Amino acid sequence: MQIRVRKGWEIPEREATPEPVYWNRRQWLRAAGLVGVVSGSLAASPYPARRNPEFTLDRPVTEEWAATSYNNFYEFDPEDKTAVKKKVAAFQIHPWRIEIRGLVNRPQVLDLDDLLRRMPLEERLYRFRCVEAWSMAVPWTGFPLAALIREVDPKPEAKYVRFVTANRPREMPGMSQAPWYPWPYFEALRMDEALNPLTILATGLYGKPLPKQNGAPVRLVVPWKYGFKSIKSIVRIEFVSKQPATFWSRVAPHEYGFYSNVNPNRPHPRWSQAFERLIPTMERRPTLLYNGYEKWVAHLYKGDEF
Ligand SMILES: Nc1nc2c(c(=O)[nH]1)N[C@H]1C(S)=C(S)[C@@H](COP(=O)(O)O)O[C@H]1N2
Ligand SMILES: [Mo]
Repeated sequence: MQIRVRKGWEIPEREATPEPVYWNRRQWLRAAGLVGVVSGSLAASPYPARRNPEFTLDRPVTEEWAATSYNNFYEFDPEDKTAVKKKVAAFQIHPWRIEIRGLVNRPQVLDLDDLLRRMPLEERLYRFRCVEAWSMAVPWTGFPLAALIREVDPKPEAKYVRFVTANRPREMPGMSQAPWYPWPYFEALRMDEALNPLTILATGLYGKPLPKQNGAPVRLVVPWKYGFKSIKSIVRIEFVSKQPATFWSRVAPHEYGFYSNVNPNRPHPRWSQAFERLIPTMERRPTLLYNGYEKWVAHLYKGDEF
């Protein structure tokens, strides 16, 4: 979504261009399929959004170039994290629809632009810890997933929320590079995790629309869980009664459990989780229980859900 705020000194196009020329140009743009882009440019940009002061960091904010150049997004490149940002070029993110289905009273197909006009966007500084033991700390722009869940009104039988990524092999070269994975990428949360105020749907990063390599146009951010739970480029949200499988639990069930809460005391079967490395310096830091979000989420668990 390319929208920008008009500067005070800029006058509307209609006033700058004589009427007949304006309409000709418009007809031409319509033929080229660009009218949506042009009218979109007249709306106010939601970026940067107001920062929520509740979320502070114990470490510097990761430099923007690093967070947008070192990415796990297997649909584009399952091997080279630094190649993702160029392989996303053909990925089409506008218009974008999200299907809401399953055990809800208001199943629907949402247009992301419409959704953003009514959701309370804010900026939050969150730590983000990949299961591979690297981490970053970044300003996301987004809104609580709970706000959307309330709108669609889940039925009492809905106990889990499932998310699915776009399935576009022609735009996502990693899918054919690694055809053995169970594409499209899918993830899930328990309903109380999905409703937790920390859980957001993010559409922005560093005060701008989310770059494609970081999961544009809309991704989940669940900061107390390993990064793979924060599914990118979501096209479907489904409400279900039973604990669903997830992409990584299907690929390697004894390595990646459903909960996957960050826990320095529970090693991955192949490496320790006691420390992490901050990109891009790779400075070593002790990993925090629930990635430092104990205060918000410890009550959700009896202690054995990792
Ligand atoms: N659809 C999809 N979502 C995904 C992934 C992926 O490969 N595909 N990788 C996950 C992993 S392992 C991590 S660590 C984060 C990385 O997010 P970032 O590139 O914005 O840092 O995205 C998560 N979401
Ligand atoms: Mo990850």
